Amino acid sequence: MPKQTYRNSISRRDFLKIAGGAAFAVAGASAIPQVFRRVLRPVSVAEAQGTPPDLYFAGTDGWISMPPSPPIGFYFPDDLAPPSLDTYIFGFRNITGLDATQITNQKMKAQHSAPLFWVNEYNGSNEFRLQLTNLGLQIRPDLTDSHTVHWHGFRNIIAFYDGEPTGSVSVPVGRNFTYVFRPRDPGTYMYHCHVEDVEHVHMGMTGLVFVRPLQNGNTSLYPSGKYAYNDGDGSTGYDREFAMFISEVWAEAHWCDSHIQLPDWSDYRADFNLLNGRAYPDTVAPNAALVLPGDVSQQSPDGNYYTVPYRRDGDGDLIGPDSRPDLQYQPLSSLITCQPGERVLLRFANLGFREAAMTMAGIQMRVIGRDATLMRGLTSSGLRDGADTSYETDTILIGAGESFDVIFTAPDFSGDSGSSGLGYDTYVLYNRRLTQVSNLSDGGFGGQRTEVRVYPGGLASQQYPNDWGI
Ligand SMILES: [Cu+2]
Repeated sequence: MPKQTYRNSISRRDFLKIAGGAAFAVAGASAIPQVFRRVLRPVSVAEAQGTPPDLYFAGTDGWISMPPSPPIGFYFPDDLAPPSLDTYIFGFRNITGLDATQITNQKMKAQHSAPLFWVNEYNGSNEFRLQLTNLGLQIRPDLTDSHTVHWHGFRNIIAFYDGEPTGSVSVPVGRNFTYVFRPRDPGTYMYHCHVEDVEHVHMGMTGLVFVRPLQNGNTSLYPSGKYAYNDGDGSTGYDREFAMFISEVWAEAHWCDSHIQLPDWSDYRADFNLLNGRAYPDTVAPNAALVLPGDVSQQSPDGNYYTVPYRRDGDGDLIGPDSRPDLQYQPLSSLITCQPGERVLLRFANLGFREAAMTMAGIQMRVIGRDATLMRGLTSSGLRDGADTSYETDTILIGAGESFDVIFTAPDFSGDSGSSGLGYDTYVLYNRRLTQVSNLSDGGFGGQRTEVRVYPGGLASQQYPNDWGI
C-alpha cells in the first residue's frame, strides 16, 4: 500500500499562509508570486541519456467527465470545471511523437486512467525506455510537486528507476527523465506516480502496464500466437485481450485539490468507481483510439505498438469518441466483444483504495495469473512448471495493488437476437460490492460495471487491447 511521503519544497499549508486564499485558483497565473513561477523550457525528447525513449509521458493536471449524477454537496460537479467536464484530476499523457510546442500545449490535458502501455519481455537486448516530463499543474501552480513513474510489482528494478521519491530520483516541474527497464517477468502490473502517493494516485496518476512473454509468436501452442505467460503448453493463449483497470473518485478530494483545500484522507469515501477511468454507463462507450497506417512513432522495432494510439488534433490534444466528445480525456472503453469459442484474456489491476469483487454473471473465468505470476507451482528447477494452480470462478476478489489475469471462453451465441434485436448476447461484468456499482443515479446502477457482448461472428481481429473489432 502507498505510504505518506514528504513534499520536496513548500507545502500547501505553508503556501496558504503566504498567498492567503482561495481566490488564487481562479485568478490565474498572473497572481502567482514570482517565486512560484516556473518557466517551462522546451521539453522535446531528451538525448542526454543516450538512446531515445520508446514512450514519452507527461505529468500534469486536467478535467474528466463522470456520468450524470445528483450533486454531491458542493464537491460535484466542480464549479471550476470547463464545459461538459466535472472532475479535477492529476494524470499522465502519452506525448510520444509530439513537438515541443505540442507538448507544452498538453498542460492541464491529463487523461484518466493513465495511458495503458505494454512492453516485450527482455530478450537480452530490448531494454524499454520511458521518458517522463513534468509540465506542472495549471490549476495549482502553488503545488510544485515532482512526479515519478513507479512500476508496482516490477521485480528487477534498480533503485535509481524505482520512482519512490525518498529512495530514487523524481522529476521536478519543467524537467524530464528517462526510466530504463529490463522486463523479465511477463504479466499484468500497474504503475503510478509515487510522489505524495495517496493524493497523486487517487487524483489519477495511475494506470495499467503489462509485459508480453517471449513465447509470443509461437503458433504451435495456440493458433493466435498470443499468450499471457511463457506457459509452455498454450494454456494462457488467447484471441482477444481487454485491460480492466480499477480506480476510484472521491469527489471531495478532487474538489479540494482544485480549490486549494486539504482533504482529510481518513474521511475517504469514494463516490465514483471506475473501470479504465470511466464509470458505467460510460464504460461501454467507444474507444477514442486510432491506429494510423504506417505510424511507427509508437511502435517497437518488431512492429508492435507499446500503447494504444489515441486520436489527437493538430495541437496534440486528445479527441474523444465521435459519440461522446466529453470522454476526451477518458479514451479507453471497457466493453468486451468476442465471438463463440474465442478465448478472451482480461487483465485486472486495482489501484483504488478498496477491494473489488469483480463478478462475471453466467460465464466462468479461469484465473491463470496473479500479481504477474503464472498460476503454477514453483519446482526445484526454479521454474513455474509445477502443479497447475489455476482455478475457475465467477468472482475475483481483488485488493488494492493486486492484479489478476483471467481467461474465459466465449459461449455460443444464443441464435436469438432477443427482444432488443441487437444481434449479440449480453453478459454483465460488475463489482458485486453493490455500493461500488452505484453512481448515485436513479436505478442504482453505475460504477464498476461493463458488458460482455458475444457476437455470432463478423468481428475483426484486435489491433490493440480493448479494440472492439467492429
Ligand atoms: Cu505525481
